[in-house]
Amino acid sequence: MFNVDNIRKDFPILQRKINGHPLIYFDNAATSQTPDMVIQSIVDYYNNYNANIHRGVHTLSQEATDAYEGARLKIQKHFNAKKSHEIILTSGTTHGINLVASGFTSLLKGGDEVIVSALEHHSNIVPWQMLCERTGAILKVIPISLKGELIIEEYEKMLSEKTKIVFVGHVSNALGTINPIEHIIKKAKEFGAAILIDGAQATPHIKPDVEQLDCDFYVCSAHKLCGPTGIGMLYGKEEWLLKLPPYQGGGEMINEVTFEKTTYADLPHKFEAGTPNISGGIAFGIALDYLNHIGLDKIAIYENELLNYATKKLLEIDRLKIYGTSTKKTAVISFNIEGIHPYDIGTIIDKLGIAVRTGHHCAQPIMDHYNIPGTIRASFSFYNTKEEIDVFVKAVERAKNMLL
Ligand code: C6P
Repeated sequence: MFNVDNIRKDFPILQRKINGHPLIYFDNAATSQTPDMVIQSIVDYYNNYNANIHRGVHTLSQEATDAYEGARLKIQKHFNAKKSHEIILTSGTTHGINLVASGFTSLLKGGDEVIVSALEHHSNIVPWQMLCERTGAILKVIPISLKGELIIEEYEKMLSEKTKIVFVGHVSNALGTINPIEHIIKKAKEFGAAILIDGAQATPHIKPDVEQLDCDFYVCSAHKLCGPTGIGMLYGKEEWLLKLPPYQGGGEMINEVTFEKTTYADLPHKFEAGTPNISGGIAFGIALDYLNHIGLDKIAIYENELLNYATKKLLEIDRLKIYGTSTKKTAVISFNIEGIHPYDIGTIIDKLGIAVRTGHHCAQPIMDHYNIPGTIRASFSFYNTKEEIDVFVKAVERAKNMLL
């Protein structure tokens, strides 16, 4: 399929030792690691053509502008957006969602309804709650089953002419459940509601085709895609981006400014006020080149192998319970060991060089659903191996024996 040993050589950080042990990085759902070609693209930018973009006639500024706009084209192609100005470069998923939620303020009135799911990350809950507070709109919540899947019949019952926008995650960060977004989008459209998909956790494993999905908005973060932090994208259908007001005012988002009246720039600049994360945008494009060179389809197959292997091995540990047991999952395993706080396991296995996330994973409603304070979350990437999983499972067992 692909040679994992060779792939691992692309990631300098994988050579690191933590507490004297080789790093085993299983916190990929929080942030993926960065291949050397992405790191070098940032070094190259600062060494050779660091300048502000869209502003200067000088060579450096033009080179930087070309590279930044070139990245936008790569992102457009990757997500199959019809037009490059439908790609807004943001600081990440959270920024993209806030931009849309803020823009809907003038489009909603008291009594309108908006729909979220109980599987969401706080970034796809709180901005909408704030929108509801501003407008008097009502927030409805799609419930989830014990397996951690959305109860789609309940969603269908919730939809009505009053529904103005639906916002759901493509993949759950805490459980890994892959949601049936094609169906969710189709149903929202039947009622004329707009739909936003939070793709933060899907995009490292799945290549979404926004044209085919027919969603109105799709958001993601580069740092989960082998890119740097502080950069991401919002895809928005042109008709929606034209309708929404600017999110922030400032340089570069204007057409003309006078004290009487300011007119706004065309898309995408209307939503890109201020100097952006230029090297980050360029590196985002390089990260997509890197992933596409390997192939996201191959990545998904390999990661699924890791998921099945780790699930089987972990379940051999007595008193261990996995949360999120959908058959459609990305390579995320959330679990607890009866009688032990997740934080204690996370702390002990860190001493052995293993990085996992513990806690509520910014998804408290999911923890409430299972009536637990949090979980241990191991999330795998295509540069992880079965040998690392063996070491991890032994470490969890060792931690369990120390703590019980
Ligand atoms: N989840 C995790 O450990 P930002 O921080 O803007 O790049 O992404 C926010 C976000 C939004 N939606 C989903 C589904 C996410 O998973 C995240 C980020 C990380 O699960 C960090 S909290």
